[in-house]
Amino acid sequence: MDRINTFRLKGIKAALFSSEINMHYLSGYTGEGCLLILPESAHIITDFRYIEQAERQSPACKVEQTGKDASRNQIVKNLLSECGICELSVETNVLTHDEFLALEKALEGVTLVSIPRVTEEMREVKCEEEIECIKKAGEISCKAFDDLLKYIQPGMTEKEVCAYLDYRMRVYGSEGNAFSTIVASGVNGSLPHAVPSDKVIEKGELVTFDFGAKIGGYCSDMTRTIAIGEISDELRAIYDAVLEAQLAALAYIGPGKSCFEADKIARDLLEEKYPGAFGHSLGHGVGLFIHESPSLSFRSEKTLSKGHVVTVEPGVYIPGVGGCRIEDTVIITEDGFINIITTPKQLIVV
Ligand SMILES: [Mn+2]
Repeated sequence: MDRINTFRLKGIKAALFSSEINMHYLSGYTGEGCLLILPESAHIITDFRYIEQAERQSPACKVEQTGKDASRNQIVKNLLSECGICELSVETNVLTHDEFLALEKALEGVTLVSIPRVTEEMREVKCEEEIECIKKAGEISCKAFDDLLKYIQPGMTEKEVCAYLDYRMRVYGSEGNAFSTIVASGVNGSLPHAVPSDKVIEKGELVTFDFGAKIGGYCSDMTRTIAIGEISDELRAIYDAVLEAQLAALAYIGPGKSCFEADKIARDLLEEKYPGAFGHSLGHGVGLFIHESPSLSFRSEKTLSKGHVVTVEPGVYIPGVGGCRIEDTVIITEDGFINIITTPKQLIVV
């Protein structure tokens, strides 16, 4: 209820959340349905399948069951009219156009407006409990990667090694992948978001793994690029440049530091050696959602502060040659940061 109260203090009278992540964050409930926050009460509206779950996860909320005679929108309408509310804030970035129109029709006389991004801003700064989950998720991903290093052999396909990595994370307690694991070998390495394929991993290639575990709904995010046997000087130079940029950005990062500047430090280094080859931003916030605020980017105007959790992930991508990315997830503390990704960063050769 604390977070719901904090949300109320932002001055929004009535709000309807339908995104899983914001519902989870505000109420603790992780099932389907929606969360209606009113001045004096909060309600989870869902169907028979989730009633008990909602009551367990969210004792501070009243649980309303939909049924034959009571659709979700009808229940919202009744609750609003009970407290005489004629303006409702909704997640216009989540609802489909059809859902919005249906809600508008059901709530005749109520004006629908967009919820300002206050929940997303609340989510930026993590509390101890959230940080514990993210740390555990990071630990699991590092342990699974250690196992992968002992398992991977030239001749295996990207799909095979991806399945093994995902499996090891589950064995160590991950609730599921933070996002679809990326495995990019050889020339596929120039695709920042390559999908694991039937391509066979061969000697002399770099292979990039980008993956994360999930604990309590919270994600970790890490990327390592490894060498399969001996690699060319060209690939080695790419690796060294990315590592240099990653370390330089990490050396800068801390509370009070500019997100724009962190990105610029890595970008300037890579731009000099590989113009145009680092096309994405340096990093992003991590929490219940894998990509959230604040981002470390050339567009960012934010400043890092205690409780922020961000990735630091420069990369170089050269079509026809390959690519490399090295990524850690760091938790900003009062006087620096904790890097939850402990896997070494000097080039690992298997
Ligand atoms: Mn990432």
